[in-house]
Amino acid sequence: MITNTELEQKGNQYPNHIVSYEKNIDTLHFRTENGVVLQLTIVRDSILRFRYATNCNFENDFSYAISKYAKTGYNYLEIKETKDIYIITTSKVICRIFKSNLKVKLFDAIDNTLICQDEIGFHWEESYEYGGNIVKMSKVSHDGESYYGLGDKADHLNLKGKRFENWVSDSFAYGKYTDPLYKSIPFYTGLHHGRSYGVFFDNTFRSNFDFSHERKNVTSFWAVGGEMNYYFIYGPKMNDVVSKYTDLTGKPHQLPPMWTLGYHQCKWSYYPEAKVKEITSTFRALQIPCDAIYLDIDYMEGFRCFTWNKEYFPDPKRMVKELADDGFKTIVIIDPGIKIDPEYAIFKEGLDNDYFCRRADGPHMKGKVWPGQCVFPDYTNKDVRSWWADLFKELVEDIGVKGVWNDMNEPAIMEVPNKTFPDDVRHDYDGNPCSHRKAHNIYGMQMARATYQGLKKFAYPKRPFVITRAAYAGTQRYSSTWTGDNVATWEHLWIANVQAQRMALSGFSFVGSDIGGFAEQPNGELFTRWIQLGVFHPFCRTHSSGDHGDQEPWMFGDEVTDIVRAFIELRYQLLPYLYTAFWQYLDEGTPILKSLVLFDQEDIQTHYRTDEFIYGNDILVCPILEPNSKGRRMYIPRGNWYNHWTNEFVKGGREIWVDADLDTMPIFIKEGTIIPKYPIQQYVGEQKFDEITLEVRYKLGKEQSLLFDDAHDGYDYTKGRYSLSKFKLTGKANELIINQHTTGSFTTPYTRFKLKFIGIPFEISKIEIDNVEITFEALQRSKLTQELIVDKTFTEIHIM
Ligand code: NBV
Repeated sequence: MITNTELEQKGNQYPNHIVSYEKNIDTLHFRTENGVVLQLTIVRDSILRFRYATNCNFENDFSYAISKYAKTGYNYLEIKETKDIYIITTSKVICRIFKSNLKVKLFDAIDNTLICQDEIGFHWEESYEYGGNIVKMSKVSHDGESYYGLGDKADHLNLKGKRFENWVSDSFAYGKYTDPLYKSIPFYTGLHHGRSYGVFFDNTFRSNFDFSHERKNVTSFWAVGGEMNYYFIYGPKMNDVVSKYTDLTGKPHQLPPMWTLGYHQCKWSYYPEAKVKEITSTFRALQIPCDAIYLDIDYMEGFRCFTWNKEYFPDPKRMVKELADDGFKTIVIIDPGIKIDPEYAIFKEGLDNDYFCRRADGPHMKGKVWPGQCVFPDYTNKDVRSWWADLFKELVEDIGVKGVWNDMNEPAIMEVPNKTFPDDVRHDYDGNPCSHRKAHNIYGMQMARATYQGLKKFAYPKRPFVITRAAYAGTQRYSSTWTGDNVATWEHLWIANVQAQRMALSGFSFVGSDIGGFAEQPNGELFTRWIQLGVFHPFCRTHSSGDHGDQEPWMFGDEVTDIVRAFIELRYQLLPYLYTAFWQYLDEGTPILKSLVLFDQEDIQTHYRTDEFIYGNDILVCPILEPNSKGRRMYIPRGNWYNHWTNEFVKGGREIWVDADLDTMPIFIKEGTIIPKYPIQQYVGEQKFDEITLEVRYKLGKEQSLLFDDAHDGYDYTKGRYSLSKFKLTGKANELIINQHTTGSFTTPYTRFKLKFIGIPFEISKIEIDNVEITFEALQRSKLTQELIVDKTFTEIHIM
C-alpha cells in the first residue's frame, strides 16, 4: 500500500494558476494556461462535484454508481471572482477555490461555518507501471471530527484514526479489523461542530481512505488510477447527507415484496428434496414463521449454473410449487463461474457470442471455482447482461423460483494468490474498455444488475428479489446483500451489528448477516442472541456452512426454540412497521437502521456509540453481545422512551443498566409514536385479517408516525394504489388526540384498528371518535394499557 507520506514526497501539484473559467449549464470549467484542470458541477444546492484532470484531459464521463433518477438542479448560484479566489455560492454552500493552487474551502451558506477544507488538496503521482496516475486528495481533519460510512468495514463505527482499503474481496472467516472485505463503497460522512457532510469518491479502482491515521489533522483518500472525481454532500444533518447520497447513487428500484422481509432459512446445502421438505415442514410443525428456503450450490448438476441435479431434485417445478403451497418461497444460488464443458449449453452460447472475459493478449480468463475450470461472463457488457438476464427464464418463469442469490462475484477464484482475476483481464465497461484494475470493484455489482434484470423480467408482474455478496456504491438499486462468510463467535455478533449499521449509513439498507455465523457452530446462547439482533436487520436469514452441524432454530433445545420463535414472531408482528420504513427508504433515502450518531448528532455521547441503534424511526435496540449476560449497560439517546417489555417510562440522554436474561433484549420505543403490528402469521399472506394493532405511547407534546401499506407485491403502488396514513399525536396533561390523514387509493384488507394505549397518565372519562362520543364499555382496561377498536377510517380520536 502506498502511504500518504510517500505520495506527498513524490506527489505532483498544479504548477499553474487558474486564469479563467467557463460555465456550461451546471458545470464550471476552470482553466490554467494549459487548459481545463477542474470541473465543478453544481449537482444540487447541497451537492457539488469536483473533477480534476492532471493533463487537461478528462476521461469519458461514465459512472456505474450514479443513478439516472438522481435529483439534480439548484435554486441559486452566484459566482464571484477576486484577485486570488473564486467564490461559488448556492443556497446551501459557499465554495472558495484558490486560483494559485486549486485548493478548496467549503462553508455553510447560512452562517459561514467552515465545513470542509483541502489540506494539500488534489495531487497525484504518475504510475509508470500501469499508465495513468495515482490520484489523491487530502483534507484538513477538524478538531473533534468523526467519520462514518465506507460500507462493510468490520471496525469501530467511528472511523477516526483508521485507514481502509476498497478492493472487493472474498474474505472467508474474516475477523474484526480484516480489510478489505466484500464491498467497496467509497463514501464517508464527516461530523464536526454538530454538522455533517459527505464525500463520495466515485472511482472504481483500488482506493484508500485515511481518517487522521497517518497524520492527526489530515484525512485523505486516493485511488491507483482513474480521476479524482468526488461529490461533496452537505447536510448539515447526517440523515440528510445519507439520504442525498442514497438519492445520488439510487434507491432500490422498487419495494421488496413483503415476504422478503420475513424470516429466511438457509444452509450450505439443503439437499435432496426430502431434506428441504423436512426443514420446511418442521418450521410449520413447530410454528416458527418462515418465508424463504434456500438452495445452495449442490442443487446444480456439477455446479453448472442454471442446471439441476436430477438425482437430488427430480422435479424442481413440482417441488417449488409444493413449497409455495406451504408458504415457502424458493431462492437459489447462482455464481458467475461457467464451467468449461463443451457439452454445456451455456458455456457454448457464451463462447459463440464472445461473452466471457479475456486476458490482455486474447485468451479467455480461466480460473478454478466450484465447478472446476471456469470462464466468466463480462457483466460490464450490456449484451452480456441481457443474455444473462434471459437465462433466468426457466428458473423463474417456468419453475417458479422467487429469488436469486449471487455469490462469489468479487469475483472469487480458488488457488491463486490474489484470489481474483489478474489485473490484465479486459472488460467492456459499457463501451469504455479497461483492465480489471478498474472493473474489479464493480464486477459483482454488474452481475447483480444482470441478475436483477432477469428476475424483474420473469417474475413480472411480481417484484424481483436478488441477494449479492459483492457490491460497489449504487448496488442497492438492484439487490439486497449479506455480510459474507462470518464465524460463529461473539466477536462476529459485534461485527454483524456494526456492519449492518454501517451499510445503512452507506446508502445500502437491505442488509443482514448470516445469523448464527457461517463458519463453525454457535451454542444455543450465541444463536439466540444473534437471532435477537437479526430480527432487527432488514434482511433476516440464518445461514451456515454444513460442515459444522445444523443451525435451524430447533437445533439447540426447547428453551432456545421457544425464545427464537418469540423473536421471529415479533419480527412478523412488526412487518407493517418495517415495510413502512422500507417505503421511507425508497421515498426519501432514509436509512432503515440509524446509528445513534445519525439519530442525534448534536449529542456528542453518540459519536463513539456502536452497539445501540434505531430500527426504523422509533424503536431503539441494543443487542446483548456477551455470553452469560443478565443484562447490559447501554446509552439511551435523548428524549423519552418506553421499555418495550415492561412499558416502564425511561428518560434518555444517559447510560443505564437494562436487565436482559436470555429470553429478552433491550428494546425501547420512542414516546408519542404509533407502532403498527400484524397478528402473527407463519408466512406473509398466510392470514387475511380484519384488524391490525396500533400501539400508541403517550407523550406530553406532539409526534408524527406513518403507516404505509399496499398489495405487498407487484407494481400497483407506483400507480397510486397504496395507502399512506399519517398519524399526528398530541398529548396534553389530561388529553390525547390522534389525527389521521390517509392518501392513496389502495383499500387495505383490514377494516379496523385496535388501538393499544400505553402510558396515559390521566383517568379517561370520555372518548370521541370523529366528534362522536363512544360508550365507556368500549374500553377494555388493564393497568398500563388500554385498548380501543375503531374503524380504520377515523380522522380524529380525542381521549379526555
Ligand atoms: O456456495 C457455498 C458458499 C455459500 O454458502 C456462502 O454463503 C458464500 O459466502 N459460498 C460462499 C462458497 C464457499 C465458501 C467457503
